[in-house]
Amino acid sequence: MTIRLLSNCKYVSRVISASEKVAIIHHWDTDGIASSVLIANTLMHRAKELLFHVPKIGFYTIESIDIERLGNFSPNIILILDYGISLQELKRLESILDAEVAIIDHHINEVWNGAFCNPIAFGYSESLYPSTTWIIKEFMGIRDANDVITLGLIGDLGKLIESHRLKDYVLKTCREYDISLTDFFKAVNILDSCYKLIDKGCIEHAREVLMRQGIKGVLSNEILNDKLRLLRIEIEHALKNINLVKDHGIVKVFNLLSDYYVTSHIGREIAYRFKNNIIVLKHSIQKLGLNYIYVRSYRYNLRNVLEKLRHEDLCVGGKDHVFVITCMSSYCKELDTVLKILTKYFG
Ligand SMILES: [Mn+2]
Repeated sequence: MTIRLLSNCKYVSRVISASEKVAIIHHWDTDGIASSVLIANTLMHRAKELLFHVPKIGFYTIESIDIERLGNFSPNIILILDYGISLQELKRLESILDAEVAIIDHHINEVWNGAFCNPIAFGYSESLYPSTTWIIKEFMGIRDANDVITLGLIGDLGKLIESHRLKDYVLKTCREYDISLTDFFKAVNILDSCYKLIDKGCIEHAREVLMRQGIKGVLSNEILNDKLRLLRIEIEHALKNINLVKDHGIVKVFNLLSDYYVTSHIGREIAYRFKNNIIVLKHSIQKLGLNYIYVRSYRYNLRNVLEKLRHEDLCVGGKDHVFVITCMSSYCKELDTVLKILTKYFG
C-alpha cells in the first residue's frame, strides 16, 4: 500500500511541476485555503499560470464547479485540494473538461490509481494525516511554510490539537513565527467565517491576504475581521434557537435553525458539550436550498456507520469522527436511515 501511495503522491507532484497552466479547485475551509496557498507559493517560483476556483459552498458534486470558467482557462491539469468529492464525480469532471485531474486530500474515498494522493483512502489513520496541508508537507517536501501548514492542522483539528501527537510541532511553529496558539485559532476563525457566511468573495480575499501578507496579515485585516464579527452575531442567534428533538441515549438529535452555513460550527460546539454522545444535527439552509444531517462524536469512531450509509446510496461525506449527509428533499427522509443505523451500532 505504502509504495502505491508514495508513487501516487510523487506522480501528483510531478504533473503539477510539469504543467504550465494549473487550475486549483480547493475546499472553502481553512485547510482548503491554506493548501491552495502552499501549492501556489511552491509553483510561483516557476512562473506558472494559475486559476483558483472555490466550488459552490455546501455542495460536493461537479455541478458545484464552474465548468465554463475552467474550460475557458484550458488548464493542463486540474488540481483538487481538500475537497472530498466522490470518485464518480471526478471521472465526470475529467471527461467533461478533457484535462487530467489530480487530487490531494484526506477525506474518506475509494482508491484511485494515478494522480490521487490520499493516504486515508489507502487506509492510513487520520491522526497520521489530520489535514491536507500536512499531506502536502509530507509528500511534496515543503520545508519553509510551517505557519501555513499549522493553519490547516488547526483548521481541521480545532481544540483536538491540544492533545494531538502534532502538538509539539504546532508549538514549535508558534515560536518560530512568533504567532501564539490563540492567534492561530483566531486566524482559523477569520478564514472559516467566509464560508459560514456563504460569502465566496470573502474566501477569494482571504486567500489573497494569506498568500501576500501571511497569517499576521489575516489577523490584522479589517474586512476579514468585520466578517468574523458578523458571524459571531449569527452564531449567538443560532445557538439560542437549537433544540433537542429526539433522545436515543448515546445518540441525540437536534434541530438547527439558521440561514447561514454554520452547521459544522454549531455541530462541533454541541458535540463538545455532549462529549460522550453522538450528536445528530438536522439543518435546513434555505439560502443554499440544502438540507443537512450532520453527525459528530468526539468519543465514538463513526467510520463503519459512514461506510454502511454509503452502501445505502446516501450522499454522504466525512471522516472518522464526523460525517454529513445531504438530503434529497426538504422532508429529509434520510434521517430515518441514519438513526436506524446509528442506534443499531450504538443503541
Ligand atoms: Mn481538510
